[in-house]
Amino acid sequence: MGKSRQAEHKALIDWLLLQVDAHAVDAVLIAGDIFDTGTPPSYARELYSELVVRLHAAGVALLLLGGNHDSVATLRESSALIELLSARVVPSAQAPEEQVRVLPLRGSGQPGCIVCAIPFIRARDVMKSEFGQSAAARQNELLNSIRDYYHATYAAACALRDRLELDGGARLPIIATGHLTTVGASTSESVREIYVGTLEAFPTSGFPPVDYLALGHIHKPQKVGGTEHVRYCGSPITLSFDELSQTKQVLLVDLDASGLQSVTPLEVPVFQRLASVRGDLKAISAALAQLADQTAPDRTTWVEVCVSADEHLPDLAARVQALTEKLPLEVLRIRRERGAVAAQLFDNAGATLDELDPHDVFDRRLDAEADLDAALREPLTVRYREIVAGMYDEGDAA
Ligand SMILES: [Mn+2]
Repeated sequence: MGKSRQAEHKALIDWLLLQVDAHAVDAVLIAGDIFDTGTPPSYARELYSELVVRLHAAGVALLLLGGNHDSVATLRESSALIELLSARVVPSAQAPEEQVRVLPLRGSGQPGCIVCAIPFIRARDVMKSEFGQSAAARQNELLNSIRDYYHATYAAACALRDRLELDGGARLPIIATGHLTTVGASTSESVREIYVGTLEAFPTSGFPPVDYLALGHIHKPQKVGGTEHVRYCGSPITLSFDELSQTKQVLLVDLDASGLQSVTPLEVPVFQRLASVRGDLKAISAALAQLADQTAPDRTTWVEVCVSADEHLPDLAARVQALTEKLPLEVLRIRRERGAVAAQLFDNAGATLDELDPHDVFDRRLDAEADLDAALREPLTVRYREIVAGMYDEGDAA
């Protein structure tokens, strides 16, 4: 929406460095989507370098995993330099035994834990395309390939742990990382399916029994399936107006030879205030005035305005502009509240389009279809999946 997040990212790094000191953190792990584009702007690359250098100066290990938005080539380009500075970057999935890393303890440099450092997995990384294979068979094979990949990496980590047995017979904890989507994980404590990339459902039971599984990709912080040790920390800053109800955080994870000890969320301060106001023009006018009162001196609140669809206002933008002219508010987006269907697809679940895969969107669209014959749901879903799988086979897109 035409705004730079540079100042917020800078403030985030400053804050992170303070936390690392305050909590005597040994290592920092970022589970993917280091950047949000394959060609990040110079300021973003500069901040990336700054993070690497400052953590190195603090004696803290840094592990960076590639996400679906990251370009493998872009992350690889500086990886040799970064490895000289206490950091490791894992742009893509290689042979399982090559994904295993040891994170050292701060100060002593002794091994602190073993990581199955698994980034976003692309289909081409773990399977060969079989000509003539049906979409369903291909999806099933990808599922199995990813599970096998996690287990093979875990086996390599266990073998390393046995070789590295500490004094007194203590064993290093093993953690794993991943960059994939869980669907509805926060809405229920029951075992939920996990979707990998755009492909088939992947059950949480498909993961190996690691002491902790650090997941990236979903912006909303959450435990997966009600477990303590499988978690998304979520994005550290708010990336869309849909995320205003979320408390952004990073997770402080404490492990020792007997496994996971604790997970403590550290709330990230709000560096740039965002707000969304909705209703008719009268309600919006009042809400904007209240927002202005709540905005700290020398600050500006970024605002999304959603006007009720029943208001007929041809000069809407000019009216909103007039309302905010003398206020410390900047309106980034004006929307007319849409009809029920479009709103339900995204707003209710608190999810953004970025976090949903095409299957989720289709499911939600079917949910919104009040008159849908229940018997039609399955064949429609099957047909839709075939079409989507066909598209991904052609483009090999991620
Ligand atoms: Mn992602």
